[in-house]
Amino acid sequence: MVDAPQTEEGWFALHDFRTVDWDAWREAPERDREAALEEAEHFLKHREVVADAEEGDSAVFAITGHKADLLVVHFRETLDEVERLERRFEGTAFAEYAEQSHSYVSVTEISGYTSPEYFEDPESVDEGLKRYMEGKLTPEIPEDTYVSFYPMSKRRDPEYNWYDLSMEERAELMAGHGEIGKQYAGKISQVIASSVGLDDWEWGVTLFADDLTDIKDIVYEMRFDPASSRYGEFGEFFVGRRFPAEDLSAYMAG
Ligand code: 76R
Repeated sequence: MVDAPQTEEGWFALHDFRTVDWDAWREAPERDREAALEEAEHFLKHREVVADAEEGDSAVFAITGHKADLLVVHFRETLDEVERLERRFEGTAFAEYAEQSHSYVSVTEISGYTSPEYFEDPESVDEGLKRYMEGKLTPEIPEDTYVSFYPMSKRRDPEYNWYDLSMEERAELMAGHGEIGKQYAGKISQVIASSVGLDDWEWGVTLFADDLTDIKDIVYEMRFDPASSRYGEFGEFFVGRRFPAEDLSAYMAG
């Protein structure tokens, strides 16, 4: 019997990583740089207020380390909207200096492991749970925040194969996982988005926190929990900090 959990999907996500060509940027004439910045700031500010769609959110982050310099995150109702934003940004003069060095496509998801009653009948559950579940599908990006993004999958080894476990076993493991997560309420907000059939891993995990050590702590603690220790596989990690779109000039000035 096929035993996939029920899921519900919300906004599509694009994590658009950019690497700046600093040599080209420094060598560019002042007025070209100014025009490029103005265009990029306008683009980013406009997206942050979501003037292009009924719903969604966007934000820009400064990434630390060699993997990228900037991360632009978009959440929108459809993949088409997200793709249009990517193309628009690529069309700005600024993008001539900021190559897309990495990207990740996913869709926010809730699954029926820990609140099956919501999936049976969303109207039957209390308002708080309903709001909580819906909120996971339409995430808001916190303003002054650190971000950690990484893709992950559930393991499919002969010894530990997540997809061979029964629904009950998986639900129990996810409940244990959720218990750890709850201890970080108010410190961490997370966006879990499925990338099954969309990108190279099964989920994209985006964690936000005011204090970066809370991110380190939750990921570390979860490593000891069987849902991750036995069944978690992880890709590359990216870490950064959000800044307001109008600070792009300051960022590029170094
Ligand atoms: O929504 C709920 O609260 C129910 C419990 C729950 C589920 C079903 C939950 C809670 N998560 C669920 C699903 Mn999660 N989550 C991660 C990571 O680094 C690692 O080891 C894992 C990365 C973190 C940090 C995290 C945080 N979670 C999932 C799934 C989908 C599984 C599936 O469908 O098969 C993944 C991939 C995943 C990964 N999780 C929580 C948190 C936190 C902080 C919570 C507490 C809930 C909250 O208060 O928001």
